[in-house]
Amino acid sequence: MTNATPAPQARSLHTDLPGPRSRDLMARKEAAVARGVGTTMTVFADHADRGVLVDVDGNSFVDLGSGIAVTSVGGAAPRVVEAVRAQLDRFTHTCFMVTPYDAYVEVCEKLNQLTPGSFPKKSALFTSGAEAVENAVKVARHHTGRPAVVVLDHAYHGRTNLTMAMTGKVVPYKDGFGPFAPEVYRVPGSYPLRDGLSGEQAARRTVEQIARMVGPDHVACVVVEPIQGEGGFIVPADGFLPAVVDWCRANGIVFVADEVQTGFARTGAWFASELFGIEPDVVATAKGIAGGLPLSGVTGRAEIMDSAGSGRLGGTYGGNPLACAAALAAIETYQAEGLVERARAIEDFLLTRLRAAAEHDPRIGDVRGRGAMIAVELVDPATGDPDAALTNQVAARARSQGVITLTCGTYGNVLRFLPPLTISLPLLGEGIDTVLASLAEIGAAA
Ligand code: PLZ
Repeated sequence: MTNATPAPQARSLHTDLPGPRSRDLMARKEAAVARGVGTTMTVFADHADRGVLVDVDGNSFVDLGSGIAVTSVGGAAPRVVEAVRAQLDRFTHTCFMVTPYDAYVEVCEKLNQLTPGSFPKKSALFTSGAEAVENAVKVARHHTGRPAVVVLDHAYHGRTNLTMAMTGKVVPYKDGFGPFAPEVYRVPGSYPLRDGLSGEQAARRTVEQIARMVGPDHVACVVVEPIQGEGGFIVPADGFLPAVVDWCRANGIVFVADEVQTGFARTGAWFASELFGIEPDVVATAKGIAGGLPLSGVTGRAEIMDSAGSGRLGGTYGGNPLACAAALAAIETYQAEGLVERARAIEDFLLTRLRAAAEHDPRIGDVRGRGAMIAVELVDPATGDPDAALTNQVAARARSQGVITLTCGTYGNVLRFLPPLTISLPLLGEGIDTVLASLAEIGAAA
């Protein structure tokens, strides 16, 4: 199997950044695209393959972002490309709700098998992560007959009206876009670096707040990212998630895992829930599911998923046949290329380098994450306060040297690393060393 455009797996810059073609395109973008749609990079993409993305001026970047944890199998994974091509020759769309097709059913079968929990499961397919979360809430409400949705501090669940309500951070996600959907309640979760609580203590605080402020009988679902993504790659303390799941179960509340960012091998397991020993009642998936094609899924206990009768769930494009073909090929790629294990190798590699750097740089306040979802939190060494300005400077410098580097965090002070799982370790090393050198240089300049 070969790639249409296999790219040399190396970083190489031939022009100033952005180069002339990207500059022209950016001028057109500014004239034609709504300002609210920002871009992290100032260069335009030409092609991508495994660990690199090549821009329209021929500059080759190390990809430490995977288009926000999407192209885990690579930006043009051969199996995905071939499967989509083959499907294109058959049909592009029928609408599954009008004339069904096999690939949709097969993706649901795979989701039912791969997601945690040995109980009978069913799935439904949608297009974006936000839509998956919305539909998880729909089935939880329908099944329980209760209205309230509980989410955590630092949560990110999307940009639709309901998922904006569920997302914690106002700027930029919710700024000026309200009013938001009612019956969404926010409670503290577990953020070991900043709350200093054990998993058990944090869980007690979480469930007590739900019990006091909302009332368990009122709650349809608690929706949790097992490792919080946009909020800062926050890994909850051991024991937090199992205690919350147990409490939900005891109170007839549906526990929904938003695995949109953590799913599909990203964290060194098929789903991050496995790392914490939990079996969610419902799992929302997207991003890594289909090698870059827009697809999302909701998978859960059969009795919850079947609560709503025929016609209650759907959408014109949900489970588009090209996206389903891509998903089946992506799942085959994860399995054939051992990408769950690769994510663990990436974890070891990144944690070793980042911890070594943290030992002699007190501005690295925390190194955390699982699999190929790893982050450092940058702080003022004197106070421990988040240092967003430094974080942005480091990311900008690394980008200017040919490394796609993303930030995140409620306080904007987290550098996050989400490489494709198919990146080579030498190239990953070059990328991470460039980021660390950028941090060191900024210190030297100060
Ligand atoms: N749930 C946990 O991470 C998307 C957001 C990018 P959509 N994260 C990237 C941005 O700034 O818009 C995400 C997520 C979790 C839900 C979503 C939403 O997924 O496919 O972007 O709708």
